[in-house]
Order: sequence, then C-alpha cells, then structure tokens
Amino acid sequence: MLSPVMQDALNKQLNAEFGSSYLYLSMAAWLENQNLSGMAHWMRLQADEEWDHAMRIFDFIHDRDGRVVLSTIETPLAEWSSVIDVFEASLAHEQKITGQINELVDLALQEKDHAANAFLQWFVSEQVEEEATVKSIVDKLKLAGENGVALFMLDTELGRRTESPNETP
Ligand code: OFO
Repeated sequence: MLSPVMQDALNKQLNAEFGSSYLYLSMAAWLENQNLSGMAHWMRLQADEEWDHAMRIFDFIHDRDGRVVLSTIETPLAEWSSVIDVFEASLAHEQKITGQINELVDLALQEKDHAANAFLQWFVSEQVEEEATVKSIVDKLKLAGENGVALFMLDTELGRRTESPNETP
C-alpha cells in the first residue's frame, strides 16, 4: 500500500510525464512546420515514449492498490527560435525531469517504500540514457551549424528512428 505522500508524489510525476509528452508533441509540430520531417518523426516517438513513462506510473499506482488522480496538463511552448533551440530545450527539460525523479527516490527512501524505490530505479537509468541521447543530437547540431547539407543528413538520420533507443522492458 502506498503512503498518501508517496501516492501524491507519484501522481504529480504522472502528470509531469504527460506534460513531457505534450511538450515533445508540440516540438514535433514545430519541426514539421520547418520541413524537418525526420526530426519531427524522432520527436513524435519521444512523445510516445513519455506517454509510456506516464502509463508505467499509472500501472504501478494501481499495482500498489493506490488511486490515480489525473490533473491538468500544462500548455506546452509552441515556438522556438531555431532547431538547436528545440533540442537544447529538450535537454534542459530532461535535466529537470531527472531532478524530479531523484527527489522521488529520496522520498521513497524516506518513506521506507522499497517497492517504490525499486520501481523508480528504472527511471533513474532511463534519465541517464535520455540525457545522453539528446545531448548527442545537440552536439551534432552544433557541428552542423549553418551547413544545410549536414542538417539535411541529420534530419534523415533522425527520421530512421523506429522506436525508442532507450526503452527497455
Ligand atoms: Fe524523458 O523522461 Fe520521462 O521520465
């Protein structure tokens, strides 16, 4: 059984994961409008992945006989100044989420909730992967600079994504 404080914190994170999904979908829409369909595709899969993260928490709360309470999803940003701005914003967002996951782990330890701690370790590892993946895209975008051919090649590369590179069972 989840403690009320752990349940509230998990519901808050559930909302944050849906918020991430919504933000990445907004980024996908912006990229689509820039005719960067490969990057838009990559970001759309990222949005799907965040939805899956939310549903993992949804299921865990139920598995622990808890109560899922959904709340309003924050309106995401809709405009960015450049492609690199989009991916830098994504990286900053992931760093923020990492901080939230770490706080949840701290809370699980404080509550002596070993099941929640074990469950959250998947997210701890996932955040390492996510930050590294987005950081590598930011680095490639920096290398590409204003070079249209390099940008086109990166768009093609990201368009080949078939599923999340980070997702593990
Ligand atoms: Fe992008 O990460 Fe969820 O947790």
